[in-house]
Amino acid sequence: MPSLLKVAKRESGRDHARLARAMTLELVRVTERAAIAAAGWRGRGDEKAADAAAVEATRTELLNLAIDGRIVIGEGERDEAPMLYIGEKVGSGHGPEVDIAVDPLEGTTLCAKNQPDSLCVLAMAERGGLLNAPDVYMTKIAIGPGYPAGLVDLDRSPMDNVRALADVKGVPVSEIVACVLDRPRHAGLIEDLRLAGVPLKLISDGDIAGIIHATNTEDSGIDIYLGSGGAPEGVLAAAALRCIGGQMQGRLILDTPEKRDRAARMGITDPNRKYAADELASGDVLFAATGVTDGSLLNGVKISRTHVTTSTIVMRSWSQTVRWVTARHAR
Ligand code: VTB
Repeated sequence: MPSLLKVAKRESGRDHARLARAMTLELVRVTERAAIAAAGWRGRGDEKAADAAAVEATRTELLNLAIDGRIVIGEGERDEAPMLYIGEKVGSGHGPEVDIAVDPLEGTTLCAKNQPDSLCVLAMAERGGLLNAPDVYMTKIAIGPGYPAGLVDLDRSPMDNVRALADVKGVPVSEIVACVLDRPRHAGLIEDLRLAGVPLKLISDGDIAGIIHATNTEDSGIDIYLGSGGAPEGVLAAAALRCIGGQMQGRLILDTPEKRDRAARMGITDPNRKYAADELASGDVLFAATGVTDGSLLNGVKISRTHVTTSTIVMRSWSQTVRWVTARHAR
């Protein structure tokens, strides 16, 4: 519980804090709607159709929000994405100026194959609060809350980070579980960790869920997230981590002149910059995710003859409140 003093100080703060508070349930409505739309495509092998359904539902629901919203992370550049493109205005236009990062269907393949942890994800921040990240890879590292600041660092080797974590926990590295995306580009990383005896949780997709799991070791059994994934997913994961607590760093992989140019056009002047979670997502941040398929983080959409049930996690950085919302929707 925050002390009374802290609460008083917060309440006297700027308006955005109170506005954002009411907004949490609004975000839930958006990701719920997207998840229900995507659920109709579970297991049907059509990633594009599943994604399109989620995108359309997300956009329609966003229109109902009393915000002057702008998409910062979405479906891509304006010329490649008809909806939820970067820079698109969303919301009624009347209300707080906010920026939105959205992954209407995180884990399209998971949804198409009906495998665990496909989610509809959305984050909202004050204008300018979310890194305008190009769709390139980002090297990421994340651990949960309660560790000394700077315990892990992208400038150290993955094994040095695992060892530092093991030392602080007072356990051998064989008791530190690392979550890594199962990709050929991670072959070296996976081999190094395995040679040192680090048990791995390899995931086929969905590194937003992977990073959330790393912040919640008690439930997930995962201690650290390592490796590279999408930069947009990195910003969304950082938004979640700001709400849960924990440490995260990300660095864009801008390994070609074309990518560096693209990043520069988006305002990224230092291609080697290492971003902390609060530089990827700063200020007051809200985050919501609804399960599409059953997963370790959330239940998927359940459809019965009379109603549809959704499971959502919604949280807010300012108060670090994490809520699980189970909703029953009439059919
Ligand atoms: C991850 C993961 C996504 O992309 O960011 C990954 O979270 C990274 O890209 O679910 P690659 O698939 O190219 O490795 C997804 O798997 C799909 O968007």
